[in-house]
Formats: sequence, C-alpha cells, structure tokens
Amino acid sequence: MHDGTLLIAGVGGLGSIWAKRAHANCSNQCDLLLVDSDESSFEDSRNAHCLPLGESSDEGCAALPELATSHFLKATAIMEKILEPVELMILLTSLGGGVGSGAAPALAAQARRKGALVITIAAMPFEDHPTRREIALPAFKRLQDNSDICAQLSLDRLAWQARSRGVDWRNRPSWVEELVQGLVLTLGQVGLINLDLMDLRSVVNREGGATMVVAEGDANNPEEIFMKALSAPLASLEVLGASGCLLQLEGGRQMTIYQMEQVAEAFTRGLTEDAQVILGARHSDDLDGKMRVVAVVSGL
Ligand SMILES: Nc1nc2c(ncn2[C@@H]2O[C@H](COP(=O)(O)OP(=O)(O)OP(=O)(O)O)[C@@H](O)[C@H]2O)c(=O)[nH]1
Ligand SMILES: [Mg+2]
Repeated sequence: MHDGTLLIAGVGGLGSIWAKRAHANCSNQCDLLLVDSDESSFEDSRNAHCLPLGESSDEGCAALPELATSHFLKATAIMEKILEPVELMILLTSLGGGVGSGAAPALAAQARRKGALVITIAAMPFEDHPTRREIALPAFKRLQDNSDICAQLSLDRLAWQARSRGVDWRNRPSWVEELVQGLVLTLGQVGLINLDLMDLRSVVNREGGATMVVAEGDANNPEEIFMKALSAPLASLEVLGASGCLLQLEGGRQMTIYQMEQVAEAFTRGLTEDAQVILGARHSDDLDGKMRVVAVVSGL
C-alpha cells in the first residue's frame, strides 16, 4: 500500500524536523509533506512536498497562529492535489508557536474533509512556558476536533526520556520516530496477520478518546513491554476501561504464538469486558529475541 496513500506531515519547525526523521526510516512506504514559514525546514528533503507559508521567508508567523492559518488557507488548491490520494495522514507538530498552532488544525481539517484518516501527535510546550501554553491549549482543542486520534505529547516527558536515552529531544525524538515507524510498517506491510486501514478505522471510530503507544522489549517479558508502553512521553495515558484496541505485534523469526498471547494479554487486561480487540503480527529481522508492540486504544 503506497502510491501516496500514506502521508507523514510535519508542520512548523519542530514538526518538520520530526517528520523528516520519521520519514527517513520508512520512505519507501509513505510520502512526506513539510509546512513551515521558515524555509530552512525544507533542507535535506529532496522527495518531500514542501509548502512554504507567506511570500518571503523572513515574514514568518512567529507566535501568530491566525496568520499561519490564513497563509495555509491560501494554499488550499495545492493542498487538494497533495491530499487527493491520501488515506492516512500522520501529522507531527509542536504547539505554542505560530505555524504549528495555526496551520496544523487547518491541515487536519482539510485532510479529514478529503476522507483521510488523521492521526496527530502534538507536542505541548514545557510547563514553565505559560505564554506558549496559552497559545497551545486552544490549538490542541482544534486539532483534536479535526483528528481521528490526537495524542498529546509532553515536551517535559519527551526531554526527560531523551536525556535518559542519551539523545537530543529536539533532533532525535526517538519515541516519535518509533511510533510513526510502527504505524507505517503496521499499515503499509503485509504481515503474518495483516492489519489494514479498515481495522484502524473501526477501532478509532468508537465513541470517546483514542491514543496510541509503542514499546519494545524482551519477547519473554510481556510485563516489561507493557510497563515501557505506559512510560511513553504522552501527557496522559489512562488506558483502563478502554473499549477498543488495535495491537500490532512484531517479533523475530523465533516469535512464538505463546509469546504473542502473553503480550496481547498484558495489553488487553485493563480493557472493558466486551472490548473490541484487533490483533496483527509480523516478523521483522531486526528484532531478534525482542518484540515490538504498537497499540491504538480507543473508547476512553
Ligand atoms: N524550550 C524550547 N522549546 C522549544 C524549542 N523548540 C520548540 N520548542 C517548543 O515547541 C513549540 C513550537 O516550536 P516550533 O515548532 O519551532 O514553532 P513553529 O510552529 O515553527 O512556530 P513559529 O516559528 O512561531 O511560527 C514552541 O512554542 C516551544 O514550546 C526549543 O529549542 N526550546
Ligand atoms: Mg518556526
């Protein structure tokens, strides 16, 4: 499944950095769209769709979301073309500035209107930046209203996690990369038990909120994998009582049905009794003795 059906979109400075990184890991499976007023965001992105906002690069939209929205809306015709084949858009952005806060909700709305499924990962400013948070909160609400899944990422938690892994949170947001890669590989590749967009739609269309996590660990230690999932740098993750869950399990060639069952058990234990669970699995040669889980949880 490709031909422009899967699109990773980065909006704003940080969103563009993250989208480029995530796309680099799965460029055969999906397209890349970058939206920013700062043209340096388009460097090293030869095969990307780039949408510069504003006539000149020095105009910017610094902390002016309305300006970014209006610039974005001027590009509606171009965007219609880019969005035409898209069935799933994974949107990455960071809120609190101008472009991300203003253009990302408008992009999500347009993609939705075109019939695409929209999964958004939006970072919220650090706790000690109240003015940025004031811009970010209403922007997040608009994004949520226009996305099928909208996960709120905490920059505080992302930075903390990056520090513990010894990577730079701004340029190497490993959690974001893993999540996007997991989603794209889940939906874009044939596996043992194949999942597709219809499965994802049926899970996210349940009443209530939805979120997603990714975790990797020892295939013989399902609890550890589950605990890792719960430590994702999301602003909140309360999966108890969820009524829908899509699980994609990935493991090495030696992965056994028993291991798959154990991990699925750990992830679905907290769901409601009549919860809908959709399970997919595939082999991956880079996962010797390890297992990777991508979980989309809905009906929260
Ligand atoms: N502390 C800190 N926060 C950052 C940094 N980069 C991004 N952020 C946070 O992420 C938010 C969005 O940043 P960008 O992606 O650069 O913003 P943008 O959407 O390009 O917005 P404008 O440049 O204002 O048009 C900011 O409001 C900050 O909360 C950084 O280097 N340090
Ligand atoms: Mg910027």
